[in-house]
Amino acid sequence: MKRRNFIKNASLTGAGIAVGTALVSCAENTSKEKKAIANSTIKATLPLVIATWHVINATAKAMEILQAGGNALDAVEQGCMVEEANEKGQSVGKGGLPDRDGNVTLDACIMDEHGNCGSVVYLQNITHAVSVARKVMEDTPHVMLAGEGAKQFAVSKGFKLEDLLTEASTEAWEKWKVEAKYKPIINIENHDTIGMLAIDKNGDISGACTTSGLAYKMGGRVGDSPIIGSGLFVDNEIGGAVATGLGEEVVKTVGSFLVVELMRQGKTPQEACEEAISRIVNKPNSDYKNFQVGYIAVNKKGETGSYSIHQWFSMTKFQDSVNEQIQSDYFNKS
Ligand code: SD4
Repeated sequence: MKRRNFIKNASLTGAGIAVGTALVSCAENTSKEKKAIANSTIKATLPLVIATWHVINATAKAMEILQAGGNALDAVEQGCMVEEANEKGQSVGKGGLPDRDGNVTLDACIMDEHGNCGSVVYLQNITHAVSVARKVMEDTPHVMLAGEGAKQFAVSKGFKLEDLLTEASTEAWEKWKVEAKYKPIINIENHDTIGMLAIDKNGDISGACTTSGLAYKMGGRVGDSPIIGSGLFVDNEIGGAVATGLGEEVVKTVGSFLVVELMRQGKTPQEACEEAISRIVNKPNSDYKNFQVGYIAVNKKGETGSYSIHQWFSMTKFQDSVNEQIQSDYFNKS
């Protein structure tokens, strides 16, 4: 996944043309805007799907499902599975970079339009963590399963055990071990968590998030990605949000829930993402120059937004038969 050599990189991989159209009133705009668009409507063409970073194959898969009349939940699960199976992506699923001891541990979650959710943390030896999270949601009375229990549950559901540490990841880990800094260094280039949000033809929203977490993290470390409200949140009345970047900072601000709540209060997805980033960077003594966080969001009208602390975060969006990568605006322009 190269993030620098594209901006609005249209792809022809998706099949079909969008068919559903949502007509939505603009009642919650500011009074000035209200006048200008009084009695008008926003037309959002459905279905649509957005995802963090440059993942046009994943959004294409999700759109294929949506165009065939599939629901948003199936779309986000199968979209995320594309990246989990992609061994070249070193921060999701198979081929993900390991912790400092050489163990690849996955975190994932999923949330549907009814507010149901499922999650797995510190899952080992199973490529499709997002699908295990869905099984937790659908087949257990719980929301979250961790570690060995999550693994045994997955095996009981027919998931295959495999070694997720590829040759390329082993090589990268060996290189890291030469200096082996105790604290994993976060920089703005090593986040590729895939978070995905979709609205299906019925206007229903679901979301999913999957990651191998921070490269060379401490054994046992879990980030924001499997935590409902931090890495992902969906409220079918309002919209959804997902996060990427330094999970500790997202957890501390309950980032995705915050974005959705800000949309509930009338902010656009773009404004809500910007406000959630400002909560992080404006903390006293914030060390934001040394880490990245990015959000993407969609509201019930089908409007979308994305924002990050640093440059080079992007959102992939598939709507109206255009599958494109959109470079995100960002806070740190200095
Ligand atoms: C985490 N948010 O575990 C994830 C990191 C990430 O690509 O975005 N990785 O903190």
